[in-house]
Amino acid sequence: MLFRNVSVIGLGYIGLPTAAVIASRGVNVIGVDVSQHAVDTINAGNVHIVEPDLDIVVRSVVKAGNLRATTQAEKADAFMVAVPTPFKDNYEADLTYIESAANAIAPVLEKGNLVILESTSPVGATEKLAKWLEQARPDLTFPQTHGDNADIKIAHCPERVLPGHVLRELVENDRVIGGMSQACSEKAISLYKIFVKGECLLTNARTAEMAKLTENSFRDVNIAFANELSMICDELDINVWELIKLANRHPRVNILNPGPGVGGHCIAVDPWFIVSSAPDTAKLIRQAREVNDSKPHYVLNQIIEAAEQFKKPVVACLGIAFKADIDDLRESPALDITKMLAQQNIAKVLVVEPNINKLPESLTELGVELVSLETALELSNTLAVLVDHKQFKAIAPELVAKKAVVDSRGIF
Ligand code: SAJ
Repeated sequence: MLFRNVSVIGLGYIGLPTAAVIASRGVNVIGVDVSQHAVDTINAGNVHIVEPDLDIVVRSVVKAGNLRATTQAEKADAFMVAVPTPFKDNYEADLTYIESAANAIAPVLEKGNLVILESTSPVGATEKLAKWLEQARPDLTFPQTHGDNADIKIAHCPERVLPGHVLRELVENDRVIGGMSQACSEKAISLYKIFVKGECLLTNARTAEMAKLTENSFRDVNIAFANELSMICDELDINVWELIKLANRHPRVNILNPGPGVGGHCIAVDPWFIVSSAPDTAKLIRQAREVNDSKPHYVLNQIIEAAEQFKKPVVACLGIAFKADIDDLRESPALDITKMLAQQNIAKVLVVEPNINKLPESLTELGVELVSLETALELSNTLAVLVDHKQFKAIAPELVAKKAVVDSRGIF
């Protein structure tokens, strides 16, 4: 076997599922994370993040001895870096976690090793990773100077799995493999072939970086189009949902769904990496970000207007997750709207979120209460639909007929 030991650096939403899936193929996987809590949790056969079925896979590979977590990097045949790449105040990508990962693995690197960057990255980040490794290990050769003959092979292979479907998409999705040389790409493909059933598509590192950013910007721009349409339709007294349904009957039109804004850790972030690399040219991509970022405020104003018709407004916010049928509150426009509404202090605010059993402190300290759907329907006079969870889509229309409804997801 070409890869007896694979090390995954960063055991988060991408790293842990990747580590577990590779381990489930009989490879010895060493997971590295700076969080002692994450390491202890995983070594006990548990998970510190929520993703369907991940707990089952992790438990079985830890028990079988194929996955072990540690805070200290160890020797391996391949290293896969899956650390966060947030943006800074000026929307430029913050590569500090990648640099720390480079410094963590540099001391244990050996001739013949493969290093993969999976983190979503601005164009040029893989070259930077290679430079950091080269600086730390002048005794080894790297592809930026030695091409195909380098001791260390380096590639960018962006993750592209959908939260909530990670285990399936990790295996089934096609992968873009961007090596710093042909030999780098080929070695990387042989690693992914261990667990990927989709096709491995070969390119260079810069194109692979841009491909990932492009995928999420494509989605952001298209959601922005839908969000802008929804606001235009409000102005013109047209039902945007009916409009989109009609327009989508054209064979070459496929408009996405308007919503309360764009959340999650990816789509609202990645387009900024393109904008900060090409600020004068990326006009449409920037504008889309701005439209989507403005949508929560727009929906908030609609809710306030609806609530103010009542002497004692009680608003039930349906959903605070960033999208349907998950418990993930990261960068959630629904959560932001609920918070901003509570801060206005114009109504009693109730939250229904079937996927969590405790509200974040940022809401409880404002007096917001988590209630059941039944209680919310009984006590509220204003309904704000912020997430299209399956439980909400099943609400009988007559139960909401007498309420003021702001339906940002078009479920009614
Ligand atoms: N949304 C809308 N209208 C739509 C579709 C989505 O308002 O028609 C909103 C959602 O409610 C949510 C946000 O957009 O707030 C993003 O949700 P999503 O399901 O589109 O995507 P994510 O962020 O969960 O995952 C994305 C995926 N990228 C693409 O689909 C192009 C996933 O494949 C990536 O791996 C992931 O980003 C990532 O890690 O980059």
